[in-house]
Amino acid sequence: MNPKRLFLACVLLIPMLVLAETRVPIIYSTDLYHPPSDPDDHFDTAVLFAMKEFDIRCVILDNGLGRQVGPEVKAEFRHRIGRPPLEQLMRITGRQVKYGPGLPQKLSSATDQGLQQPPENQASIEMMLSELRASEQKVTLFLNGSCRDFAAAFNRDPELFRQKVKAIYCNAGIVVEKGVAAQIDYNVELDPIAFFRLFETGVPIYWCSTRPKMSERAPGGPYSTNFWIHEQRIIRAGSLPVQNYFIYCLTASKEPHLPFLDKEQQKIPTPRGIAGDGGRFIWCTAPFVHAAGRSIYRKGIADFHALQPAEAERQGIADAKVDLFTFVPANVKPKEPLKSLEIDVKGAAADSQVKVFHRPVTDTDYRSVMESVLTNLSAELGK
Ligand SMILES: [Ca+2]
Repeated sequence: MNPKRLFLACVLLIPMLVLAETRVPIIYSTDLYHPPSDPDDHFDTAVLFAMKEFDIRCVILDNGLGRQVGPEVKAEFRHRIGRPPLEQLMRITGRQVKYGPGLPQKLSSATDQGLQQPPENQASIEMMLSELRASEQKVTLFLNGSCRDFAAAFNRDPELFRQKVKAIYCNAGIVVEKGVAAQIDYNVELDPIAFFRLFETGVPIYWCSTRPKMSERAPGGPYSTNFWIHEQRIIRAGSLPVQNYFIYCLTASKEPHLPFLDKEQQKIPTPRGIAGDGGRFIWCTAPFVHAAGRSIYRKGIADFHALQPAEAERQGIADAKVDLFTFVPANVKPKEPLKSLEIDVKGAAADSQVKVFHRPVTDTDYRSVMESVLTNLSAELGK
């Protein structure tokens, strides 16, 4: 090969190798609706699509609320499942992703495979299983709604899960440092049997706690992933189609969802005024950063980016890494069936099945850094 050609081959090959190295196969389950139940799922799904290293094998539109059960359900609910926002994100990023609606009814027992549920909802579970079977690499599973579809899929083929699932990121339930916590948060309530089943799978779990108690004023403490955002800032950081994606959600628009992305700049609806500070809570940004293998780096005084270590190196900010959160091993065992788990974070073996999200920084530091990270991810979306 002549030197010119060799040089060209290297230039083309090296970025491909770097990308191949950082590809993270992922199956994502989200209770994304339009109009939204809570727009936080729109922010989370945007983050999934913003991180190019995620090789999105398929998306389960978790139907924890059972809003697409069949013809007997009111039409207004049947249309609510999150197809419009998902297709908008595919348009924005030029990525085509397989997706389908999850099971609409709660599991009836720990080993329930959901086979008696409506035929139109079976395809999603089968899609997930066939993606796992076909994958040469282990696949990350990530959920931020009910645990139903992952639990039902596990029940259909436990051995496949043990062989092919790298870990489950479970954004449901509540973690305390030691003792017993009533685990019932919103996502657990959607399907309690499914949530408790995940802890019996033997599959590694990154358990991302929601919060010990619902309070808009108080962040959830050191085991909770949530943080408060000023959403206008995050939305405006995105390109015009990204801004329109969020505005379509926040206005519960009934216009055709894809042409809406091409609109001129428009007003962002005023967010809720809570504690004198309009905005909302977001939960999954930090778990996504971890699942992607990124870390957080300081680029300016108040400018923080989630980057792959190689990218931080390239940008010359590798030594400005910020250790904002981690996952710590935990002993977790059932306490009261379908009600609580006993948790012990101190003294668990390093290879424990469960690792819990932990942020050893103040609420204020975590909030400010994560808001900046999310703002920069919004800017990255579709670029
Ligand atoms: Ca959710």
